[in-house]
Amino acid sequence: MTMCALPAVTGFLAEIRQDGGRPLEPVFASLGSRATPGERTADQSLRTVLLHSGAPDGAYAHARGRTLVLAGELYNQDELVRLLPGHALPDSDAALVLALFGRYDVHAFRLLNGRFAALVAAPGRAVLATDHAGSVPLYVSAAPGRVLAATEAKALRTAPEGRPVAARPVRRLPGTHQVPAGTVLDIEVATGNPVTHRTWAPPLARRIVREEEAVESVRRALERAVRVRTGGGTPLVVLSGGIDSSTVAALAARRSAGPIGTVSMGTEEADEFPQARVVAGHLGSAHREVTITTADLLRRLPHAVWAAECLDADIIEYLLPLTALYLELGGTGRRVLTGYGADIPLGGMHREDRLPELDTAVCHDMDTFDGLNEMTPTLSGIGGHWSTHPYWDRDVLDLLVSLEAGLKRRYGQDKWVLRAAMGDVLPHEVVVRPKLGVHEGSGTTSSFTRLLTDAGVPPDRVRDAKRLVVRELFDLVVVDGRHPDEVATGAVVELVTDRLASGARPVPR
Ligand code: AMP
Ligand code: PCX
Ligand code: MG
Repeated sequence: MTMCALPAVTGFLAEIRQDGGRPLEPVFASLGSRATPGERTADQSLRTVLLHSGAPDGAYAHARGRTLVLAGELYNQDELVRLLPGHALPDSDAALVLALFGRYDVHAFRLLNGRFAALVAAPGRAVLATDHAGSVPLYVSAAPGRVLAATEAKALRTAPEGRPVAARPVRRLPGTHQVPAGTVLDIEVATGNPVTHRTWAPPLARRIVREEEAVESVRRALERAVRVRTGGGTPLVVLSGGIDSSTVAALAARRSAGPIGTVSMGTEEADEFPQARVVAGHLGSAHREVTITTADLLRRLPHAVWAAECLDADIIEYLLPLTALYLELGGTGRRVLTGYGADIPLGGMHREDRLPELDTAVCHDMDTFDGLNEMTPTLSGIGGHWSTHPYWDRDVLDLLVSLEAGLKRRYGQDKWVLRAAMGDVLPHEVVVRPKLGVHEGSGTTSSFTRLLTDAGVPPDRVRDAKRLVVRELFDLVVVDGRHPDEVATGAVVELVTDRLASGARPVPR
């Protein structure tokens, strides 16, 4: 299997029905051509809408009365193939997973290291699965006689009300739920009843490892995670010049025959261009700087909420500059690697020296990431690109979370083990550069705050106002299905400002 710029399928809607109901007309934020394969047996029908990049067959496999649909890709085919008779690699990720399903049933999903959402339609059953991190979101609406599932909640917005299942309900879409990270829902179609299997959980224990051993395993795990994400191609790395994304760029550059691409975004207010330039120069990458005006950045707020379907205002602040950048990239679909998520298992957002607090932050972040959709491929999908995040590779994540806190904070440095692992590949100034979040380096937090205070929001209500703006945007572009180009950030800010001024209660988180 050769790795293409984009996976065969990047998103889907699937409808398994015994009730003969009318098919949905799904809307997606992610770009892609559409294919609509289906199957019919005596007792149920399967209809799918696949978002694809030219060869949807690679994500759709059918054997022995079972059909599998896979949005995304796998990163451990080399291990998985050893489980199959004759060690013969099937010709697509979908065929590989279906073969494993034939052997292990739902437990096949415990074996996978990937970035995917999947559905298996089997006689009387609809099996839905997310990867360990839920990095490709998956939503479901189930009722007796039908199971509807999609990689974007908005694709299910016109579904008839589903019955409650033990999963996170989606705001204002009654009966639509998000499949948790690292989970298989095995639903009986006749009743709509699910059985839940957890396939992954963050490590709770911490490993005591010698410095050199920790450094070496981190380096090896990251090299592998970058290699399996790039194949033989030349990726584009979204580069801030911080240690996380510079590591990804450096490891990708080492594998690539020609220069890799790197791109940095900034605004007229703030950028990290000089820092990124040092890395790009060192690696000899084909580097691009994209300046987006603060006004244009804020105009993309509806697009960030539309793509991420996220109600958390902090996360939307992280995702907004990336959304704006992906929309500016242009060209045909690129494979984009990011350094996103390194700070979660390494406690990089924790800026003091105490280890108990650092591990508390790691535990908290690992307990709360699910449902935020910060890794969703739809963010780059709205520009027609495919993103993937090596730090949230299943093996890298398991390793990083499990290292004892003293390897993460050491000799007065944050993310020490990562910095030590990259000492021989990156310039010293990059290795020791303190962390600056994407929301800070691009001036996103400050310009969003200013937008609200200029509209009359008192400083102590800015947080509330940001939450209200994000919620209102979610209602418009996800629940009501409006296109974000038709939604003006300014009008939503005005509405929220008026609501706050008229004495509405603080917004619960
Ligand atoms: P952060 O951890 O806050 O630096 O941001 C998460 C990821 O977003 C980084 O690892 C980079 O891949 C990407 N990123 C952050 N800032 C920028 C930027 N100014 N331009 C391009 N990509 C960025
Ligand atoms: N990041 C972090 C992740 C943001 C925190 N998310 C969470 N706690 N679920 C990272 O890249 O690791 C920044 C900007 O920093 C995004
Ligand atoms: Mg980072």
